[in-house]
Amino acid sequence: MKILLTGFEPFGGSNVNPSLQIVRSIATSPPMDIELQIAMLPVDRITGPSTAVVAVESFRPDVVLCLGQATGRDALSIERVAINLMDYSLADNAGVVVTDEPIILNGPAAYFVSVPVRNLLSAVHAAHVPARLSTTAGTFLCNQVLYVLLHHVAVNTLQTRVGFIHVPALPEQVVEQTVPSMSLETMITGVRAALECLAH
Ligand code: PCA
Repeated sequence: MKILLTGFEPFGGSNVNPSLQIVRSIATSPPMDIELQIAMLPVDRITGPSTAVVAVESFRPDVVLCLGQATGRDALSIERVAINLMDYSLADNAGVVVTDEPIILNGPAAYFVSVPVRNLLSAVHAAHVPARLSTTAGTFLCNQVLYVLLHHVAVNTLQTRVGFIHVPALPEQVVEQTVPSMSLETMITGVRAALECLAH
């Protein structure tokens, strides 16, 4: 089973992004039976999605699982849907704010993810990690990358399945805020459980 696991570079003034730390950690000892490739995606409206598509085209994975940080979430959020809308509430790392624009002109309003979200949820829970299903990946880069990948797979009739998990902030990112957080170790345990679920 070939799995492409992606994380995003830091954004929004933070100098870390747990999604990237999880990806790098899991790459040092991937679960058995998984041929793992990882990629770091820029938080940039142009190169973020294109880096993901190029990685899919060059590796041709059975599954691509993308991770991103969602400050304010209190659990791993297994996303169910991507919508055809960019409406950034903060600037991307190129300093650009996109408002009320479609990701793909005349593209479908939304795509459902193509991984078994209930099975993933059960697998993460079985690893004793808080997780929920989510029906919004937001309207920033994470939703955009998920939409672009699902659209790419659809229009090219690829067999690749596409999923997305948002992760909470790290404790050290929110020390001065009343915002939920989760330790890196717990997030890694949850994402490993999700990968093992996808592989079987
Ligand atoms: N989270 C952002 C983009 C990069 C990331 O890690 C988001 O939720 O859109």
